[in-house]
Amino acid sequence: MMATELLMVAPMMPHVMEALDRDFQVHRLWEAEDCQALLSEVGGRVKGIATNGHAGASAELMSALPNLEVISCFGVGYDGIDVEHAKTQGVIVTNTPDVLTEDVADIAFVLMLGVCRRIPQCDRYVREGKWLNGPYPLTDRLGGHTAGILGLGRIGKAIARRAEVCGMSVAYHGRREQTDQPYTFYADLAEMAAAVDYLVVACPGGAETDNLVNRRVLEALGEKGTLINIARGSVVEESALVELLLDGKLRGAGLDVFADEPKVPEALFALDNVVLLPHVGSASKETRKAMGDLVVDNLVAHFAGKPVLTPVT
Ligand code: 8YV
Repeated sequence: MMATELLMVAPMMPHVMEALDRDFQVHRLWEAEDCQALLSEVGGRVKGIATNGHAGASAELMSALPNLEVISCFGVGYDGIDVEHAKTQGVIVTNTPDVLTEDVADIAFVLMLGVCRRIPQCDRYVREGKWLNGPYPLTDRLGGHTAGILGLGRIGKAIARRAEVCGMSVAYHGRREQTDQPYTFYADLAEMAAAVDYLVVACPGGAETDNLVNRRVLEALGEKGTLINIARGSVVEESALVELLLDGKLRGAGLDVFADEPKVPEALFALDNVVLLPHVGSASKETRKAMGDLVVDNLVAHFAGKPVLTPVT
């Protein structure tokens, strides 16, 4: 029997490529000299896409694949995939939730702690031999402060648990109140920003949340407040964030994600009150392995006639 044909949009981890090559005939779009020519040649036979949240899958790409049945996304975020279009075409979309929740929440927590206790600066202090001349200046403590979480989903809740353990109060803003949660709900994001010390962005990216954390929200967070973002750069009005940080109108920022990755506004490099990470929320070996396995398992399940494991609903 002929192997089912897949389109891989961007390179994936070796174990994912090997597993997919075993079960499917995989066309590698990023290797094609002429993408249009590859799509014209194999598009009619391709039944599945393997992609990630950044490379995504546009409506245009889907139109070139008339027999497409399923899109398997490496990542919990699927903002690069035109899910609405997929739905109209009856194409199933899957992502990789749950397996990365704890790692991403760890990074949010580390960013709060890193900015507050000045961990990168302390490390430099030791390396530069400055400790020999005296102790490092005192910092603020994290406990006793308030974290306002934007998006109390799986990752948001895992961040809330970490914040509670270290003695922080927790508030949240989202589309609706979750009455089973013990945290303070704010129906208005700017109001929450005004009330908290750390505004932690943990909501999905995409059109619905584009620039949700705009200048008004950042100004409400103000000089007492620190912005933490482990979600998507698109959720924050980055130019306003940089401007307010440069003007000393925000206390600090801990950022794992940016609007135009891997480009980071260079103005941030000179600031001592920001911690910058290269989008490593889910980047532990164990978690990335589990995410890769889920990409494969979703495709295998679908083409074995079974329900996919983690559909985007
Ligand atoms: C990955 C992520 O960096 O899951 C997500 O949405 O942003 C991260 O886990 C990304 O998906 C890798 O492509």
